[in-house]
Amino acid sequence: MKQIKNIFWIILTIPVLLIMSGCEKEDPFKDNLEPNNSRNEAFELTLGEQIDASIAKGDHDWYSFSIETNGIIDKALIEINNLTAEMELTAVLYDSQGNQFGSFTGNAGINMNISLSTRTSSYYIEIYDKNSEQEGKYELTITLLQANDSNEPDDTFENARIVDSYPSGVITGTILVNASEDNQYGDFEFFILLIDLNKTVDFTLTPTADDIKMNYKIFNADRSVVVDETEGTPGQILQASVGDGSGGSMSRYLRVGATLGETGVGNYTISFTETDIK
Ligand SMILES: [Ca+2]
Ligand SMILES: [Ca+2]
Ligand SMILES: [Ca+2]
Repeated sequence: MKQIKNIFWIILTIPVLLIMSGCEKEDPFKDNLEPNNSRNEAFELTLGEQIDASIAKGDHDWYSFSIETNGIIDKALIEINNLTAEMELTAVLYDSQGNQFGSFTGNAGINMNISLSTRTSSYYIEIYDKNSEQEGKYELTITLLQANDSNEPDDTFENARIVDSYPSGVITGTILVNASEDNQYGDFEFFILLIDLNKTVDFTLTPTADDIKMNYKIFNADRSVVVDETEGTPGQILQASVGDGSGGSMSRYLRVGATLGETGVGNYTISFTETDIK
């Protein structure tokens, strides 16, 4: 009698257990970053740390991240890797106020690399399947590249690098982001040249890549323009003399910029020498 009771109990409980497991069954594409379905619920990323994320059907994933560069211009690399083969992800970038400033859609299953030029700021990134049809997994890592040169910060008159002895030797630098009259917020490099009486200072500005167009502009000490922006052709070495030796010793600002080519390589060298004026 006791055995029959037990069997009865099992028969009764099996359907209940099945229903229970149906309720609690984990969606394989629900990750532990959820809910991160809106900007207000954004998951805060740590730079350099990979996260393993999932997208359920129709899911939108939001993340926030902050970049501290000590005020110099730098680049962050946003990598979306190992995504499920059928997913075509769209990644949308927003500033700290939620204004959209970039949108990228990759090809199905192909890793995405997005380069973000930045000074210190916070951002949001939203990731979703372009067609809202696929579900799957992806890995997300955001890294600060620390790709600028050791002369930074030197983007303004105030923090110009002083050159006061000649020959200066070879100074190496990197223009990380296009800087010219058309790109006023780019990675300019300012130098202040101290020029003695009856001397001129000559500079040679040499790009390392064949596709970069270097430019320079020369200013008086009061920041009025002496020589308008002068741009080279791709890969061209630029040379010029600064100061004419009249009126005693003087200082001049030299502003160096560039427009990068396909390779994105902004490395250059600059050297300064002094010449007597006969
Ligand atoms: Ca998700
Ligand atoms: Ca630089
Ligand atoms: Ca700079």
